[in-house]
Amino acid sequence: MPLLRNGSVFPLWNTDRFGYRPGDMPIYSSIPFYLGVRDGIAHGILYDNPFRAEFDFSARMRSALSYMSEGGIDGGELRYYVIPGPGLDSTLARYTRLTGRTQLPPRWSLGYHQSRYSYFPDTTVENLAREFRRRDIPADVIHLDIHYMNGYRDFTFDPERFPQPKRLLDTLAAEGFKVVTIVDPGLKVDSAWSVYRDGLTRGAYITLPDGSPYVGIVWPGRSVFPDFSRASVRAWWGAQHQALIDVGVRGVWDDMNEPASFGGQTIPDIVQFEGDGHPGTHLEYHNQYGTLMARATFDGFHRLRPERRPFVITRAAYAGVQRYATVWTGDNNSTWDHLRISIPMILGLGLSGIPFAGSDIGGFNGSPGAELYSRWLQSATLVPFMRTHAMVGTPRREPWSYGPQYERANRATIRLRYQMMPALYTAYFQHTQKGSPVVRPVFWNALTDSAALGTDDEYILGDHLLVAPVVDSGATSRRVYLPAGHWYRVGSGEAYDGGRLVTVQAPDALNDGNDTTGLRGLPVFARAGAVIPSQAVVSYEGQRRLDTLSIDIYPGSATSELYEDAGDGYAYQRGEYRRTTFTTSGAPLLSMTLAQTGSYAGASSFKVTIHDVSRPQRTLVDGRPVRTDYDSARRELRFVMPGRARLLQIE
Ligand code: NBV
Repeated sequence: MPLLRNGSVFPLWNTDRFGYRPGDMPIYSSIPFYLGVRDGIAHGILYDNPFRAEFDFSARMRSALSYMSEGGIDGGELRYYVIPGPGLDSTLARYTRLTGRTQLPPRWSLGYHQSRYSYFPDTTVENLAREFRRRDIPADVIHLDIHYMNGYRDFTFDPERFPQPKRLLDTLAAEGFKVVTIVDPGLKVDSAWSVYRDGLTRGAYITLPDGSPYVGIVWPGRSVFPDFSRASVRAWWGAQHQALIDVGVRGVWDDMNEPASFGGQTIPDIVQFEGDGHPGTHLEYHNQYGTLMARATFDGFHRLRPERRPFVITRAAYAGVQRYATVWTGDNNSTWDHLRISIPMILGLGLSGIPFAGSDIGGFNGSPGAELYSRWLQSATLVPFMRTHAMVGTPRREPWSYGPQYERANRATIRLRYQMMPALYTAYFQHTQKGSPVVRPVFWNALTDSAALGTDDEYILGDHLLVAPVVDSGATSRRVYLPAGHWYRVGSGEAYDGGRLVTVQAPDALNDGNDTTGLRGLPVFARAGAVIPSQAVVSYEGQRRLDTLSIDIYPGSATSELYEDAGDGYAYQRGEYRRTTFTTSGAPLLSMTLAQTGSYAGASSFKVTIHDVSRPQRTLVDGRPVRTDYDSARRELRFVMPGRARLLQIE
């Protein structure tokens, strides 16, 4: 599904669609919001109505855009918000003021995640963690899929596969690994199980019209489903996570919450929700179910561990889900098509107010070849949520699964993500301020550029980094559309004029096995004038305090940001952050001002590289000359400056 929806019909009904094909709809999420662009002016429309619905973007009638829903809230009223632009930035800022924004996630959750359905028993998980460290491939998170549970009962561990979960998670934590466990909404009907009994006593489950709990069939067999439309049930559900927190689980992955039942079914339309004074049927609550579950989970973690930032992933989503969870694109396939559509899908989620999103790297359903897997990793390395995940019964899929040459390439790709962490984290911070997506389409600021509007296999991380992953089998180069302005290829430093298509080299690991930067096979461009922050590679976030950051300056005039804080906790809300605004001006000579707010110490020095610059006479930091190195072959100037400097001048 391309980002331009013109000519398509868009049903809104959250659906579990294993192995969906490109263009299949509906799938897991329904956001009744769209952006319109006409003559370069944007606006947004939000239909405040969770019922099953459909958008028709001029598919049946060429001149009409229509919206139809199977019910309306409060007696059927049609309630919608028209959100004015003129830009996508201002529209998204307003849309997210209405529906909420993602708070700063724990910084470790921006690291690399390794998952499969499922890693078990405990020794397999321990070996997996050890392998990452032994091979020096950075990683932060391991996911445990449904096989960790005791008979698929939520909040329990299988006594044989995971006899000592706390011991295991402590061992992993000592190596810097955080564990995320899957949780499904369907609770096993089992009168010997306290969670089920407790929910029954409280009347916590959705019911049939006769008042008896609705029973569906999911992993545990006969199962009941919490009524997340009620605050008391959400609080009860949230509190259950204590059992996971007690053994050291750091985040939760809410699956099957469309909600899904076996046989591709969902719950019957007549099932009742109490809704805290707003009772309704499944028809009304279906699309909200996943979001309400994520809310219960997020709030539960928040209450149980108030000093840490929650981390929740959800499959099903509705408008506003961004307040509670990361969204992944469900059970995709191990094909090149799916690699390609992952980019507009993630961009589309961002344009729907959901910045923290990603796809299963390599494709869930199937087994990618070496080339597809490494290309997918590259494509995901600057995407908000980076996780490899694979279907049960498929061959193992870790960064080293494809032999030494690909292992080297995959290592370089993941290291690149860790280097770019300051830029990634800053883009999240910008979302908290303005509602802007972490990754944005190339037309973000170019709404009159029809070539940009038609490009959706590239993305821009934050304000200034354009990423053009290879999404074609066998390709060793790719065509990249660069929006107007000047651009520099990160790594090689080559300069390009924008407003056109360029062809750049992007060899696969087999043709170029020795690239340690991760940037020869993955075309990344920085906008002229940009200041791009990066850091030294670590094995996992927070492994050690990094007192020095790097900044790469590309000549031109622009404003760039860097946001730093402790990476977890809420001290930043009391001012313990440092926000640096870099303003560059002038080429070929250059000056840059730095303005800072906040009380967090931040990096005490910046290792600076200025690109595409002639050898200067003098380099002044706050008016005083500094010692520099000049590389005339690369036309790069390098030096170190204090993190609290205010002014840089190149003369
Ligand atoms: O829990 C198993 C899977 C999970 O791995 C996947 O990511 C989810 O999208 N889950 C669906 C249940 C059924 C998969 C066939």
